Amino acid sequence: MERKNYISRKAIKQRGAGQRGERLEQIIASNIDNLFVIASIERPQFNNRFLDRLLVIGESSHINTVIVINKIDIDSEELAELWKELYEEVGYEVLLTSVKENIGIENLHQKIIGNKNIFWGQSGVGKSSLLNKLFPDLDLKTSDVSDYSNKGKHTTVTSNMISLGNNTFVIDTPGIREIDPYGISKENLGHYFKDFTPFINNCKFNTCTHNHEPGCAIIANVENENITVERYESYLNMLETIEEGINF
Ligand SMILES: Nc1nc2c(ncn2[C@@H]2O[C@H](COP(=O)(O)OP(=O)(O)OP(=O)(O)O)[C@@H](O)[C@H]2O)c(=O)[nH]1
Ligand SMILES: [Mg+2]
Ligand SMILES: [Zn+2]
Repeated sequence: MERKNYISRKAIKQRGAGQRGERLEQIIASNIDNLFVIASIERPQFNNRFLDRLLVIGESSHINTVIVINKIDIDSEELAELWKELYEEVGYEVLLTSVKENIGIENLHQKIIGNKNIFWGQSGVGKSSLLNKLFPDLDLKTSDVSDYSNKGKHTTVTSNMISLGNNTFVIDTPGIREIDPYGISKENLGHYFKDFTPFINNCKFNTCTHNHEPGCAIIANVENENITVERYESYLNMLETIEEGINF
């Protein structure tokens, strides 16, 4: 069908030894209503830079993106609430869930019904477990997070779209280890940080990369705490990977 929207990532096609890998766009899914970015706090550990990369992909694709922090039953330092506040302040909806203790499941269910939804995130955060909890007939395969690495085992190995009737579809995806958006330039990156956009036109130079330039409104708003240091550092981290030419 015609693509109204799509999410993608950069994929490197391996060539023979000595040849440069070709950088390709890998389309993950198209015609999506909701992108649910799933994370956990402890197993695996919450990684805000990783999350921000997925959020940038959601923004650049113009897809409604919702953050789900799962496994809130294992959050010994009570960090879930803090991250929830931070991302709500940025402008995202954040749901806290626990498959184990049946928290937040009904709320998530309501957002899914009648829509095409994709669950995306690191391995072991509970994407398949959440879907099983939401729709018990699914019986998707899940498995424990290994203790030594705190990482999932990549239990789900292919993306599957499942039709649940009533115009409701869910896509379970394999856990991702690394993620680079495809096709985002240095000059555009800031536009996909929701908390930057109110200030971005106030920079002195319209080619500003919000890194070192004089008269940068983003840097000024980090200093006066309208933008968090966490998000700004995450931005700089992504900018660097683009500058190294990783994105194209
Ligand atoms: N304590 C706790 N464990 C959970 C929760 N949700 C899922 N788990 C466990 O986390 C482990 C990984 O869950 P999966 O559903 O396989 O994770 P996934 O995100 O689908 O992983 P991949 O398919 O590898 O991407 C399983 O042992 C689940 O039982 C939760 O809310 N609390
Ligand atoms: Mg899975
Ligand atoms: Zn700037």
